[in-house]
Amino acid sequence: MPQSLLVDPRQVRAPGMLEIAGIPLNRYQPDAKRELAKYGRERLARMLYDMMVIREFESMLNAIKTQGAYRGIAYNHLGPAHLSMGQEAAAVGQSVHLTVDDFIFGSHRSHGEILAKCLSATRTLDDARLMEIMNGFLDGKCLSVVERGHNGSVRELAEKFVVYGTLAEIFARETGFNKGLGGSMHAFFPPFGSMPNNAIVGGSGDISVGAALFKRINRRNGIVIGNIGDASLGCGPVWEGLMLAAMDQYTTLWGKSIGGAPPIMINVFNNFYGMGGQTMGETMGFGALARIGAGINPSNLHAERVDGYNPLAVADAVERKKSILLEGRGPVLLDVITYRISGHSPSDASSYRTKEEIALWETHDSIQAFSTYLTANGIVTADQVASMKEQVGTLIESTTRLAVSLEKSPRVSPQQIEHVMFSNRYADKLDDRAPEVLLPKNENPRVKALKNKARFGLDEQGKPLPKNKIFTLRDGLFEAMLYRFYEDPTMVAYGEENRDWGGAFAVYRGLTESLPYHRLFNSPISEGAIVGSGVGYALSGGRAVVELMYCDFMGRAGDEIFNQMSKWQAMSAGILTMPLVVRVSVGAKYGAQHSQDWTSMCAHIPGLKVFYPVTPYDAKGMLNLALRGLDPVMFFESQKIYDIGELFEKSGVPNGYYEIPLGEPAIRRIGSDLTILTLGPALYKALETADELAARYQLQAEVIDLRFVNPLNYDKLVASVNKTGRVLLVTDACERSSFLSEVATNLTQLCFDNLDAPPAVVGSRNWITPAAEMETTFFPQKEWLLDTIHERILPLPGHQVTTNRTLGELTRRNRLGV
Ligand SMILES: Cc1ncc(C[n+]2csc(CCOP(=O)(O)OP(=O)(O)O)c2C)c(N)n1
Ligand SMILES: [Mg+2]
Repeated sequence: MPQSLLVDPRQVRAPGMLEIAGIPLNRYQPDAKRELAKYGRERLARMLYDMMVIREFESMLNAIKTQGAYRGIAYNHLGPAHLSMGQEAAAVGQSVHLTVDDFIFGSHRSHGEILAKCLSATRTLDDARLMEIMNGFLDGKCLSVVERGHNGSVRELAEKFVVYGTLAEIFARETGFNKGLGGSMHAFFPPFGSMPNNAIVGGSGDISVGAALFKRINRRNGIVIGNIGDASLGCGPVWEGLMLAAMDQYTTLWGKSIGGAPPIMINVFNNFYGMGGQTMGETMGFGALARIGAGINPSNLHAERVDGYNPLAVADAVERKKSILLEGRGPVLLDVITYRISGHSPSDASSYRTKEEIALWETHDSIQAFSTYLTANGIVTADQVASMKEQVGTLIESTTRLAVSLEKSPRVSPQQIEHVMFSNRYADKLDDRAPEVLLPKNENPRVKALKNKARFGLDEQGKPLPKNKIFTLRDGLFEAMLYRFYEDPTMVAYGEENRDWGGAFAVYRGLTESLPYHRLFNSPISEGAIVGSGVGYALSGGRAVVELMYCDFMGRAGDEIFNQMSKWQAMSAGILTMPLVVRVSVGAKYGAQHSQDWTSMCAHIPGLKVFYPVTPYDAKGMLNLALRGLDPVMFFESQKIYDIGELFEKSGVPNGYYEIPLGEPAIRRIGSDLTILTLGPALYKALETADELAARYQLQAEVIDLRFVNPLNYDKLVASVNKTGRVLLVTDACERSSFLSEVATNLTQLCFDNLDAPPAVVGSRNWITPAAEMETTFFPQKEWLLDTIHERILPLPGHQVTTNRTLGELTRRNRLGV
């Protein structure tokens, strides 16, 4: 079913001129009468109050960091505190028209945004709902600290809860919003729509787009704002996120009922600086940041520069843009100009800017200016301002007292960190509505075609069946994907060429016939945003499967895999789950940048489950497992064996649903003389080797396919090595620091008393992968395995080595680094 968007040469070759519409700068006109009528006295006063809370909160942090005390409360805070003093109006103005259904994501400098968004929620929810949320959050632990001795209203209690929960989080306390496991740069509170803040500059640029995709695809209320800094406009994930957010297909190809583009606003808090680099005039070339909207789509992303020193200008812009987003006409870019009076962090001496510049902005100080504006227009009185100031001081002082106390605000036990690394939870579906599909499953053309395939790969004589007659590893993956698509309405899959092309290596061929565009779609070539948006989609409550066409492209998604997908469950203290599967195809034949196995990198990073099936039976059963789980899975597949049939499960690959037990290696052949452990397609070389060991040397090798990298149960491995006393470990990954080197180290310790020889690892050469014609010099070959056994494990009588696998060669290679 090819897509129907004609590329017409007559049209695209015709001369003409692109017209770029103007981009408004600071279009807001203050009008106190109109503003009073629109918001009312109380709401306007609350805006000022919230700005004051943020300023005092950060003044307190600044005092604690620089002087070790605030109002006589001594405290040594070891961690970071990136303050946003000066930027309060931008944060408060943004939250005025947001509800708890609207999500904001942010950066390392987001205390103000968390407080603004959560304080604003305390004004819009009724008492019963507020109590329900506070009581239900982390077993009411945070609430119980502020509730003790409180005798004011529920709303006041909620204010205390917000300020205390944020501060206790910054001070790494169990009673904080994320049990202290996120800290200053990552704190957030989902029940009020404050979503993860990111210490990686620009990190929210693609994650927030994924959250907006979640809202659009699952018809959830609200918009999503990705708050980022001006210097993050130099970051790839931000641009990739914008490209993904601005795809035409939302309006050209997706069903009208979906509602158009994802409701995402990329909101730049443009304070004109990175840490010390100045964006306007030095490190960027955009002049006015809002200009970049013009580079992305014909609507200029509805970009505007907004005066972030006036909360009402920001509120106005957000209100207008929110309706654009809800109508599906996004994405939106806001360039909210602001300025931080404070340094990047309390230790910053501001050597990169003049005192005059800071002083000039202080004369525009938004809190002072807004307070004067409200009093001058008779909206609040000077006495009311003074009394608010006092209330704010009391609020910050009392919550600080609670947060510094180790007795009232203890830290988590280290065991709790272990418990939140993975949820180890499973769910058949993440929503109850009927999954949107185009066909009954049995009418899918590939399902029909697979009915004629042999689900076991050998004939009665044990000979391999012809390739076109067998059910392959690729088919196993397809069946798992199709099954979950028909079970879980939230499940989406996307990546490069995922739709009519059939996904990388045709694993998805046939899915297009069953699925509407919004559940299976082509993405831009944006590996960062493919994974990053998957992170945002998953942590918002949906199941996503994203694909990297070659393992080597993980490099393009490094931050998203290593810092985002792997971290948010634990940094949220288990509040968030991450039902995200990243399918990674490991290449061959295409040389140095398309043939690398990077499983060891994923093994090294805490927080990832890592699977690598190499049989059709496992491909289906392990993908089934991954697609029911709520933890993030890096799912490796080898291009060498997409076509392979099932050679081990005699009854063939089941038609129905089944799962492989998590972390359990598979014994592929039983033997008593030597254990060969493999990860990935090296299994098949190991089996050839085992055949030869039996035929020529009367040795019975036990062959075990790890299939899991993390978690990994060592029981079967230890039992086997204790039985045989010898172990060879084989992988297609480059040998140095391969995952099997880690397994060898562990087995040395676990089986030391029973080993007759040290474990030996055979991997690929520590080289570039050469051309297909020369690959046998790179990937482990049967001869390498036999020679290694002979030289380092068990001399094979009469064996003639053809390669150098001696310990001398091992040290030579390491000495040279090759
Ligand atoms: C990927 C990455 N690079 C560098 C840093 C170090 N760093 C932290 S904040 C910052 C400046 C960010 O500037 P901007 O995005 O404008 O946000 P602001 O600090 O002004 O709020 C830098 C370079 C980082 N945290 N992440
Ligand atoms: Mg900045």
